[in-house]
Amino acid sequence: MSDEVSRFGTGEKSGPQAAEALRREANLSENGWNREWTRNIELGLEAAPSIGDRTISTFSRGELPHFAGINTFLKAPYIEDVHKAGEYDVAVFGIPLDTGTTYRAGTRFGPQGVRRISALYGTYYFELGVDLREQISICDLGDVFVIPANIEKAFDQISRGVSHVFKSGAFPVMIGGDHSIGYPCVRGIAPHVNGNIGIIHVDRHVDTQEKDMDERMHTTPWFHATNIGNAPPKNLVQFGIGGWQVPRAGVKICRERGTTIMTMTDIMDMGLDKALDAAIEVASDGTEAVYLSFDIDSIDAGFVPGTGWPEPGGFTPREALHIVKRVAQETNLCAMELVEVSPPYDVSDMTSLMACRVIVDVIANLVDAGKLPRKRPTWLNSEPSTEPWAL
Ligand SMILES: [Mn+2]
Repeated sequence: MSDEVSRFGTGEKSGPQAAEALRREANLSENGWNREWTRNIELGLEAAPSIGDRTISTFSRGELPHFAGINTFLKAPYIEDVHKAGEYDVAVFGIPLDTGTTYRAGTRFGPQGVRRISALYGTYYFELGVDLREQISICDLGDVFVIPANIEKAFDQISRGVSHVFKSGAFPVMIGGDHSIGYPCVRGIAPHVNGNIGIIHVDRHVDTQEKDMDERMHTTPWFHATNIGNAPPKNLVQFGIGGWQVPRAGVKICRERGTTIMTMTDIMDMGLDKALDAAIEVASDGTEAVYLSFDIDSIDAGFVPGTGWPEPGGFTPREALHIVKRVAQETNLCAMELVEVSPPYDVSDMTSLMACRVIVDVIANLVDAGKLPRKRPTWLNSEPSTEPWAL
């Protein structure tokens, strides 16, 4: 062996996941990237002659530089014409409603906060060997026009928007907004599912009161969602609950309706995976589709200061990512919402970044599991007899 060759390692002592990730990367295409830089030059002019890398354009277009440009989610194309949502595998959109907030407001800036920090990321996820740019198509539809002075009118707008995207066949990702949007989101989806929907609700709070301060605030979505015929409470799992803001009015409803609750202590004592086994089983039992509602405040307040109602004692970021990994891999996930990011209370965008990670990890795990791109599901009904917002 020459001295020149012996300077290189063998990689044999890499961990098993790393070894697999290295192998997978070699099999990823570069077609998407080639399309992107060709387009960038077409639209943004060839670079100055002194630039050696001829994939660079004069005006920033697409992913690079990460600090430049106009931020959509992951710099995905902004699709102004929402009729085109169904042309994409994933449709991300914002629901900037914080009228349902009962303590700190500011989640109306959640979608913009998550979009801004999403610019940090490219489309490639090393551990899974997934490159979203190469394997699926994502668009950003912008935001639903919410009515900040009237929560019920805002709900009607949200259900109508969610219904439109859901029936298009794209996988909808909703960025809140406070947790009150959980109800109108499920109301927009339910008429389009032939069969029942299970809900995995990751949160510190139960959010099952009928009303809070006389309105359907962010403490109430699951009372109303589980009144929908095909979203029964027996398939609602509430994961990570605990602390000093689980109101007794909500607990009474959980008891009466028999929702499934895992406290943080239950999850610690059982072990995260055993608790997840049970959660996935309950949400999937007899249902056609599972909806993921991820409240960022389920993560310990020390990691996510920018939220409407922080609660110490929650998940670590690693645990949160493990939860969404298993939910994406093992359930028939039909849509997700990420709620309660309040950028005005955030520090260094860390809460928005965590939210962004939850979303991109769900998408990447769906790709890894072969669930995206998805074929049109047999249970998807695009022509419901009921207007979803009239439920
Ligand atoms: Mn919460």
